[in-house]
Amino acid sequence: MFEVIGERINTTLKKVQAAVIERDAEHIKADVKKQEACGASYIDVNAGARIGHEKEDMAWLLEIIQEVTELPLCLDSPDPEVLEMAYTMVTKTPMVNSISLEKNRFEAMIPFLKGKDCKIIALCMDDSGMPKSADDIINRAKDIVGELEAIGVKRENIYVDPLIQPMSVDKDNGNMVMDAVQAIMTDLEGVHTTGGLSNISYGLPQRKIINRIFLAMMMKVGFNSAIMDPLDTEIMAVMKTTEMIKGCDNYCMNYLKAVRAGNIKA
Ligand code: THG
Repeated sequence: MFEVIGERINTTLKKVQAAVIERDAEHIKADVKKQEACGASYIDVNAGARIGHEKEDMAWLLEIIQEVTELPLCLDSPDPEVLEMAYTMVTKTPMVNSISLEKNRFEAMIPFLKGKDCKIIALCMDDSGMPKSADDIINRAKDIVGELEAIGVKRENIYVDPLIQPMSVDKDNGNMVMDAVQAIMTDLEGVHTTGGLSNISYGLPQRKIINRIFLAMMMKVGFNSAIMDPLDTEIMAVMKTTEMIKGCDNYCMNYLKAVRAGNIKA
């Protein structure tokens, strides 16, 4: 089953940041409930935008979010100290977003990860920067999965993020990431792949059409999770329809259910 990681609780978004500053719990809770109702499997929580306040903002968000949802949370922070605190607060096995191959960041995360029960997003990022070819992405995925397995992380708990880069920057960014996902899902059987879907359309107008078509194409090569906005009913319709066409929906049951609920309209 395709897993949607709801991206909306992120302090880079103006309304969320204002709600966090004012400690407006109702705004955050209502948003989380909507993401759940629209089909999110995880709620991403990112409190990184207010420099110097990340830890307290994250603690407040985790507290109030768990009052209204049973969904597992995706703890979106590069800071092991914030993640350590967050890990002690969650009631469900969380997803940790994220670890990368950047040496300092990787080494700082190892003590945190050892022996913990969590899923983990592994970024194909290293000290030389963003990947420049499909082979770059594939090699980094193999490295980071190997490193995680060496400390006891199970493959089924690893979500490789190939790092989706904008089409506005290079015409080959789509093919690069699709080729890489296809190879990763074959060569590293059992891992998941995920990533920030809307990165693909950054810098272009009418972004939603780009995100939708890209999602269907990525799912064809095995992408089985995405960090995205579950309140966008059109993209959720694309996701469910693509699952059905891929043969992942027995008797088209989920597709038909979504149509009957009024969530898929041609
Ligand atoms: N990989 C991983 N984690 C990530 C990302 C990734 N976490 C953060 C980010 N990328 C994914 N989260 C969001 C959250 C909100 C938005 C996009 C990505 C968003 N953006 C609007 C837009 O792009 O148009 C509006 C932004 C604004 O209001 O300024 O809503 O890649 N592992």
